This record gives sequence, C-alpha cells and structure tokens, in this order.
Amino acid sequence: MSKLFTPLTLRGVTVRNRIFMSPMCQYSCTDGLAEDWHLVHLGSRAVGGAGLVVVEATGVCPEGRISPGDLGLWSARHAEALLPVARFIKSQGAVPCAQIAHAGRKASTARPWDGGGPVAPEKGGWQPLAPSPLPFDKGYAAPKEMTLDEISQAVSYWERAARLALEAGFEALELHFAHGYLVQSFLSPLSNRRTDAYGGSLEGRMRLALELTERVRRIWPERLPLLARVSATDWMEGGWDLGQTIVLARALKERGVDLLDCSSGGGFPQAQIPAGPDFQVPFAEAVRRETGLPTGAVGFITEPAQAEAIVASGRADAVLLARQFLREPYWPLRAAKELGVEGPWPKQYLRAKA
Ligand code: 8OZ
Repeated sequence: MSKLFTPLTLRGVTVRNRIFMSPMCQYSCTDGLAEDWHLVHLGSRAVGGAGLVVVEATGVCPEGRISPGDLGLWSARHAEALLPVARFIKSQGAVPCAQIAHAGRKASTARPWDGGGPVAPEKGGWQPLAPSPLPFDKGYAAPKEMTLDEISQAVSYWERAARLALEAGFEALELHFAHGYLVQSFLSPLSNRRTDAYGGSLEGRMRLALELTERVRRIWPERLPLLARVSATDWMEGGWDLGQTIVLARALKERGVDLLDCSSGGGFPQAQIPAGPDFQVPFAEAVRRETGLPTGAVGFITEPAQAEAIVASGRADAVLLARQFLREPYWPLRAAKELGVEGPWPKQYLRAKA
C-alpha cells in the first residue's frame, strides 16, 4: 500500500494521488493570455500522472503580474484562453487548480531570460504597490503605499479572478499568500509598517489575507476546494514565523481553506535559507499537527521514497513537486513503479508500461 497513491478527498473533489505539481511561472504570455505552451506544459504533467496540477501564479490584474509574460485572469478572454488547459487536465484524470496572485512590491520585473530584475515604468514596467513604501531589494524603486481604496480594489480583483477561474473550468483554487508578494508583504512585520487597520498587530497584518479568503470563499463553490500557499517563515530575525503561520492557518481553516501549501521565504533577498531535501516539511507537519488543517509539503522533493515517507508518516497530506516535474514530466509513473503500485498510466501508453 502506498499512501502517496491513495486518493485525497477535499470537499467534493477526489484527487487520484497525493502528487501535486507546484505552480511555476512560464513567462510565456502576451497580455496575460494562455497559449499553446500552457496547454502542452501543464497537459503533459496530467498525462504524466500528477493528481493535481497547479497553474502558474496568475495575476488578478495587470499590475499584479511579476513580469509582462505572466498569466492573468482579469477578463473573459483570459478565462477563455485557459478553458482548454483546465479541460485537458481534467480529461486526463487530474484536478486543474488555478493559483491567483498579486505580485505587490515584486511586480514589474523582466523575464529571467531577458535578465530579470525590476523594469521601470518608462521602460514598459509599472510602479508596484505594497503595504509600505519599502523596496524589495536594491535596484528596485520604492513601491507605492496602498490607500484603503486601493486595498479594497485589490480585494475586488481577487474576487473577479476567482469567478473567472470558475468560468475557465478549474476545480480547485489556490490563493498565493507566499514569497514576498502582495499578501505576504502585508503579513510580515518587516515589509508592513502600516499604522492603520491593515498593519501593526498580527491581527492587522492578517486582515488582508483573511478578507480575501472570506470574499473568495463566497464566490468559489462549496463543493470545490480552496488552497492557500504561505511562506511559513521569512527566515529573518523579527519577521514572519511559524508561530504566526499557525495562527493564520487556524483563521484560514475557519474561513474555508481546505489545504495549506507550506512554503517559506521569498520576501527578503538577504534571508539565509537552509534549503535542502525536506527543509520545509517541518512547517507542513507543525501546521497539520497544531491546527488539523490538511497540508502540502514543498521544496526539494525529488525521489519517490522521499515523497512516500512524507505522506506515510503523516507529516503532510500531499507533496508539491516543482523543478523535478520540469526534469521529469512523467515522474508519478516512475514513482508508482518504484513504490510497487499501479501507476496512473494513460491508456494510450499502456504498451510501454513494463
Ligand atoms: C520562482 C521564480 C519566479 C517566480 C513564487 C511566483 O515564488 C513565484 C516565482 C518563483 O511564488
């Protein structure tokens, strides 16, 4: 018996196994619209046996994109372009999951293969928004401190994106609350210096995340799961940490989040991160133990036995693989073989199954 290949039911959706593909930016859009690349890239992982396929961080508005190449969900055209992607993933027995995001002070950067780094408004970029006017890194312009009106407008963009994700045929939705992007920059006391209701105490810093969750949960159907990705720690003295994550996780659970995807870091380039196999698993484990909320473990998960151990020991309910899925789109088929179980082979490929 493999726990990794035991289905996981979240609300009305049963995921065929505990192997999820992490969202990964592809920088391959014009005007935020999905292209053939997205269909083939994401579709391949569904063919390869993933249980749930998370589409890359998708901007809820143009200024919420990390780069001009990001996917977006801000109009009916965006939903239409994603329709074949969600439909194909589903046709292969996997669950299509959208991840909606606002890049905050990390917005307006160049594609990595164009050199990365911030792009100024006069070069086709835009001024990023943030809780406080503190730049992400050297070379970045100070972001604009959001007014209360801008915050409330941002919340309405997330609602619109959730509606469009539903129209596009997604069966799960992840809220991107991690990695120093807008919502996480409100959570961290190092990037949020506001003195109004959206800053200060933990309650104030969590306000945006909780408001977004409540508002999206009203739109996202009862029968469909809602996930959130968080950075469990900033890895910075005086920053966001696991204790605060546990408080947040409880509040998200009460508001209808069904699984917490436990990542870390991303908010501060100077953070010292002890990255390596399983390094973020303790966060998934602690959140699951302390709150009873199902969790996903992510980061340097590359081997079937490693993934099996994480879920079989009850440290997390699912694993999210990122770069390993780029190296090996059919990783779940290899994992099934190594773990001695029937893999989710597409019938078209059965004659190649040894
Ligand atoms: C790696 C490279 C570029 C973007 C994230 C959207 O950290 C990202 C991202 C990760 O969530």
